[in-house]
Amino acid sequence: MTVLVPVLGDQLSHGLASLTGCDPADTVVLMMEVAEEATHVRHHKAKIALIFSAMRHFAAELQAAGWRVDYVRLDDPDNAGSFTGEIIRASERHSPRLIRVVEPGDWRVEQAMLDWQTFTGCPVEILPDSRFLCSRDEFAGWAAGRKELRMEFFYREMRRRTGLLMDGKDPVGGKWTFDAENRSGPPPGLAGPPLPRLAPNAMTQQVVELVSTRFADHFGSLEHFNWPVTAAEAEQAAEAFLNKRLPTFGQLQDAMVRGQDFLFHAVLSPAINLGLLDPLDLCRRAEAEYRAGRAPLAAVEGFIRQLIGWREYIRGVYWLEMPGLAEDNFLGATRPLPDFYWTGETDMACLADCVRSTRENAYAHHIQRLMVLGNFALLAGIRPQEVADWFLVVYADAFDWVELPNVAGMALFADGGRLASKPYAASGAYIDRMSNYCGSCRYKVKLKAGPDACPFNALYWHFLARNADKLGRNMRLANPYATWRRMSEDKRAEYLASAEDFLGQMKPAEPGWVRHNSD
Ligand code: FAD
Ligand code: DLZ
Ligand code: SF4
Repeated sequence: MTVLVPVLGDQLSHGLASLTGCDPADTVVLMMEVAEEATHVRHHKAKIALIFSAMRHFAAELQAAGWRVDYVRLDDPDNAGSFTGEIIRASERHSPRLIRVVEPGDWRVEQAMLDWQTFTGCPVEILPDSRFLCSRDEFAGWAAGRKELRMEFFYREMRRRTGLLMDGKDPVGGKWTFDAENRSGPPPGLAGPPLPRLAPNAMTQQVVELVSTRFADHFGSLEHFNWPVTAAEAEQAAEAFLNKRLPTFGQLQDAMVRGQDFLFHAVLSPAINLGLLDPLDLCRRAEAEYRAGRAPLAAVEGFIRQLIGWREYIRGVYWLEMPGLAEDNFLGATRPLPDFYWTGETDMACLADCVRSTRENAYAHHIQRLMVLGNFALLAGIRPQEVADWFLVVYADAFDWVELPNVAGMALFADGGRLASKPYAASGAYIDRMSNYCGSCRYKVKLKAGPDACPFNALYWHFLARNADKLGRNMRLANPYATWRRMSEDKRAEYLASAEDFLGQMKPAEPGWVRHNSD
């Protein structure tokens, strides 16, 4: 009797815990392309193409390595359409003595997995995902008894545990973080080195065709598809980052330039999240660049902090806070998502450019996500669940465990500050400092109110004023609240009216972008 090992679309690692220790002669690996995963929210076309192509390539690699793979394609006429349906069908085909699977990255999928034993009558072993440094239990242990979960302290523990950038017990350079050196705006004419061009092979082209027909009405373009679909391609992308972009990564990490979609970012999150790259290995190689004198400490520390700090911490928070996190709405935001998040049709040059990059590439970099797309949703009071749905649909790297805490916690303060000590709210001045967007915008960033003023400016004060009961005692917002109180009644009224005018003319998105209207 065999062991059935289901491998999900974001578990494409040869060292996966469920495969380790299994005898290929006694094992069937099950991989399933299912409609439910592509349409429970209607993912960006490029994201579906990436996942299906990477799954098909991984299945071929497993077969070449001697594994028996049962691969269910989306267009299989008997496809049951869901993980659970396919597990039931596979159990009937293989009569396994055990189903051995690695925990998923999505609370929704884990709930389904917990029923597999009942549906199949076969024992189900759910293993921890050893691709993360910090297990769910370890994170819960770290968080226990802490009133506030601050990434900075967690990060120090991960540095000590991995020995990354450590001189004995002390951090290299005498400081844990060099973030203060990483906040430059863009010099004129700034452009990043081009990403390596990964020509889609026949397998990817077949998938792209399937997706363009079957998911024709999903958001996003397939024209610019350039994501690594194998570990070898991901390695090419990683090499290009380590050699060409890492040295400048830190300093220009927060910069935004119109039409420059990648700048000095890694653009590795989809490959990392699918399991095609090992984040710890990337960190060790980044450290080696510093030790060899090829990249400055601030850049390397910044990169390592994102991976062993933010990424691990975000995942820990997700499992600690679910399922409540998905419903959190501390600020009581109820406005519907405006249509320009989907169409890109807005006079706000910053938002239009971020939506364009998102549509073309299924990618926008961190500051675009946090300080333009997230910041606007925060200031305008968009309902967190609609914002989270949007982020989950549109990005190639978006899986619930990483998208939701970033959106609900970091961008929207919907968790009431368990993740961030204050909301990341900013007026147009921040965007102007960190980008070249405002020069080409029809709105004037220096104007504070009125039809030609940058909408972020009046919305910023509207946000603070309407949330004063919830945020007014936050020490980190003491200065802006003091400024607000010092303003004349007339000025305050002018800001509030200007923001109301802008909010009043926003058109809500058509229903159907996230879920089929009939669902
Ligand atoms: P770089 O900026 O070059 O960073 C290097 C790596 O660090 C990334 O590849 C990623 O693996 C990791 N990383 C950096 N920041 C974070 C973070 N906050 N959380 C987790 N990992 C991080 N990241 C996702 O992987 N999936 C998401 O769905 C996602 N949604 C986000 C939503 C919002 C509102 C915000 C503010 C951030 C979100 N992020 C998400 C985090 C971050 O924006 C992306 O990881 C990053 O932009 C990916 O591009 P990159 O590989 O070029 O990253
Ligand atoms: C995102 C996604 C999509 C679109 N399709 C599939 C699929 O057909 N089969 C699969 O195994 N995984 C898919 N995924 C990724 C899953 O949604 C992901 O594994 C779970 O959400 C757990 O993180
Ligand atoms: Fe964005 Fe305001 Fe600048 Fe226009 S002026 S690009 S809306 S920040």
